[in-house]
Amino acid sequence: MTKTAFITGATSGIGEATAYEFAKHGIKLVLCGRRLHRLKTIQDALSRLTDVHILNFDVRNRQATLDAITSLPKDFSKIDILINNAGNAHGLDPIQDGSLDDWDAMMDINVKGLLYVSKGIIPQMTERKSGHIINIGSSAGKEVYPKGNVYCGSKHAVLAITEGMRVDLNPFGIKVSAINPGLVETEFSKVRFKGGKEADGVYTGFKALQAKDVAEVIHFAVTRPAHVNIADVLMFCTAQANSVTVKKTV
Ligand code: NDP
Ligand code: 8X3
Repeated sequence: MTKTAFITGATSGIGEATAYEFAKHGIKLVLCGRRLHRLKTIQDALSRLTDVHILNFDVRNRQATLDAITSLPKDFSKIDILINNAGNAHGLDPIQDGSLDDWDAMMDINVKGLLYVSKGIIPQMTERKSGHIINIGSSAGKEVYPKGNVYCGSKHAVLAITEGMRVDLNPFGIKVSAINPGLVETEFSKVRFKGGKEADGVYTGFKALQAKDVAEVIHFAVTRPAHVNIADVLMFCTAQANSVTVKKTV
């Protein structure tokens, strides 16, 4: 039976790569993000491989999020796999200098947005007693690094929420997983540094994880047999040992 996956943050990076990986394997897609032109381009590209529906909303907007999920056409309304991926870091400042707007953005998108989307989709999973939720956490959800304060806090929250979901949804046979990457070369640092030049050096001098590397692990997790749940994955590029230890060659 063809499965349908709902992917947030599908307009770039890990979410977009996951959409490609899933499409290659014939998984039907509901792709979400704020940049409509990108959603349309990706839909055009992937429609040769699978059925694709796009939803254009901001996960910070609770009502828009719930309405978008309710608006799904019948062919796409049964969600087997939810990939809670939308998120970003905003700023890299010591706590005493942090911006309230950055803090709001990270908590509202990474934590509350994930909850709004989950709230919209979990009821159909509990009703059917099946489903798989994958939350994209981070190594920053396991280890706090200098100036990471609120971003790390948001990702620690994602990990705690993931564990809570796994316990509460256990009676329904719903799988819940956390995939926690280290440095991945995406638009992440462009967003963190608001397009500033600090983003330029983040992935130089070593081979960072690529979005596809993470997408392949996500696909592995969703294709395990019914009795197997990949509960928690911490993945780094070989050059990275932890949040502050990266072997650079230049
Ligand atoms: P990108 O910036 O490339 O992608 C982020 C995605 O999130 C985009 O598709 C963006 O879409 C979407 N998004 C951001 N804000 C909102 C919003 N308010 N409403 C809806 N969608 C939103 O970064 P990554 O692919 O790297 O990040 C994906 C996830 O992976 C994030 O949760 C991030 O924290 C996590 N992660 C990233 C790592 C890295 O080093 N890159 C490492 C570990 C975890 P749009 O702007 O179109 O709305
Ligand atoms: C993204 C990885 O190390 O930039 O979650 O915080 S890091």
